[in-house]
Amino acid sequence: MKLQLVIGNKNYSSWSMRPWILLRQAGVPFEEVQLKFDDSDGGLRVAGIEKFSAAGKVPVLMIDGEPVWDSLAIAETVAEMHPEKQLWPEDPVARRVARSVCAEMHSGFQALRGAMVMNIRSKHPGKGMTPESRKDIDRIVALWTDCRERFGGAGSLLFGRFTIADAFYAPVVTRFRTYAVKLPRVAEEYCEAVLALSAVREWSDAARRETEFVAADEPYAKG
Ligand SMILES: N[C@@H](CCC(=O)N[C@@H](CS)C(=O)NCC(=O)O)C(=O)O
Repeated sequence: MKLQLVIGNKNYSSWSMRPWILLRQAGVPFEEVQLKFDDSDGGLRVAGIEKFSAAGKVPVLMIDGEPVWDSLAIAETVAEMHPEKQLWPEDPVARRVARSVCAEMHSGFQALRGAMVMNIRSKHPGKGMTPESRKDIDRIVALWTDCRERFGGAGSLLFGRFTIADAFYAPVVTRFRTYAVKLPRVAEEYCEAVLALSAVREWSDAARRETEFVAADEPYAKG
C-alpha cells in the first residue's frame, strides 16, 4: 500500500503534526507531501489541497490515492492497518481513556489553541495566558497527571510507551515551550519525554528551518 501524508507548514500546522509524529514514531513508511499555507487574501487556505481532499484542510492521508481526512480518522486508520504496533494501549480501560483524551483534544481546548497558536520556531513567553487558556491548561495538566499516575508506569509517556495519545498532545507540548508555560513536575517531565521522541525532534528541527511567515498564525509577531 502506498501512503502519502499531506501536511501544511511544520512550524504552524498542529493538526498535521499529529499523524506525522504517529507514523514516523511508529516506524510506518510514508511519503510526505507538504503544501503551504496561503493567507494572501486575508483568510487562511492550504495551497493545492483541492487535489487531495474536498474538505480543504490538512492533514490528509492518501492510501493508494484514496483520501482519509481529519487527524482522528487518520490515527484510527493507521492503528487499524498496523495492529502489531499497538498504537492504542493494550489494556481495555487504558484504551478507553486514551481514546477519550484524544477526542477531548480533537474537539476541545479552543481557548488554548486560539491564544497560544502553534509556532515552534518562536518564543513568546507569557503571551496568550487568559483566564480561558489557563482553564484549558489546568485541565490538560490534570488529564496528563491522571494518565501518568494510572497507566504510565511502564515508561515516561501518557500510557507508558508511545501511543496515539502522545502524538495528539505533542503540539500542546511545543506550545508550552513557545509560551514558556510553567508546569507542575509531572507535566514538565512528560513534556521532556515528548520532546525527546525522535519524531518530535525531527519535526521540530524542520519547523525551525522553515522561513515562511504566515500572518494569520503570528498574533504576537512584532510589526
Ligand atoms: N479537525 C481537523 C482540523 C484540520 C485543520 O483545521 N487544519 C488546518 C491546518 S492546522 C487547515 O487545514 N486550515 C486551512 C483551512 O481551514 O482552510 C483535523 O483534526 O485534522
